[in-house]
Amino acid sequence: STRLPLVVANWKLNGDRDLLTNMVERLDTLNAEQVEAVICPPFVYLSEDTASIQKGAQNIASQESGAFTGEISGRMLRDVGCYYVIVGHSERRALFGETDDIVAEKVKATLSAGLIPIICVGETDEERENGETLTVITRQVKAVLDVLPSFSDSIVFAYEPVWAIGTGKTASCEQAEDVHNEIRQILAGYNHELANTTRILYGGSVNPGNSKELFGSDNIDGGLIGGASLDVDSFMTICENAV
Ligand code: G2H
Repeated sequence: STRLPLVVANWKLNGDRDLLTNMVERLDTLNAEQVEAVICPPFVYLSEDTASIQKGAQNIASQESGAFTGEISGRMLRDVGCYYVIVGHSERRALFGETDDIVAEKVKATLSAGLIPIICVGETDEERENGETLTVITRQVKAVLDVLPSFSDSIVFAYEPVWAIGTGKTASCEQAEDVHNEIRQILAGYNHELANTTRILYGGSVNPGNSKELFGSDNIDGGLIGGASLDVDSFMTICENAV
């Protein structure tokens, strides 16, 4: 495909300034025409200088400003040089009560600040066993597309089966490719250009060993990496495997 592979480090509540410095130094040696590497550290590190490597936030306020103690707005993220925002990660959905509606509001806030949302979707173990995978994915994807201000806005999706997150279990390439293909079909139902250009990442226990095969699938355009993004060598290898 003509989509530039995208590999995103989601540090979650981990990492420090030293890790950021070391990571950037290595990632800077990647060929930016072949793979795009992005780091999403905790908020407090977003204003660090990361040379040619783009940064993303792990969350965003749905509001623009006001009396919302502890929140960070899209304009502030943009102000410190942030480029992407992870929206609706399963941990935010499960642990912080983010519903499809809240996720949709946050996608709007991201786009109106001129940032690119990385929208996470995924089914739980129970939903997969009940045969509800595609129903859940369709609901989550449509909740966002239904409020998208413009189909020319750049967005990214990440398919992260909840049962594969931090568990060491990875979806097989076939399982992942099936869902990725489905997401692209849903996008095509809204806009063909959007379906062709939107990158759909896979996330959930991606590591140096399984990344090459996953990224080899037609509709898998890169990865959202948690645990393995905390080690410079591992993350670098995963980025190289996306080329
Ligand atoms: C899924 C993923 C990164 P991990 O949450 O978003 O984490 O690679 O540790 O499964």
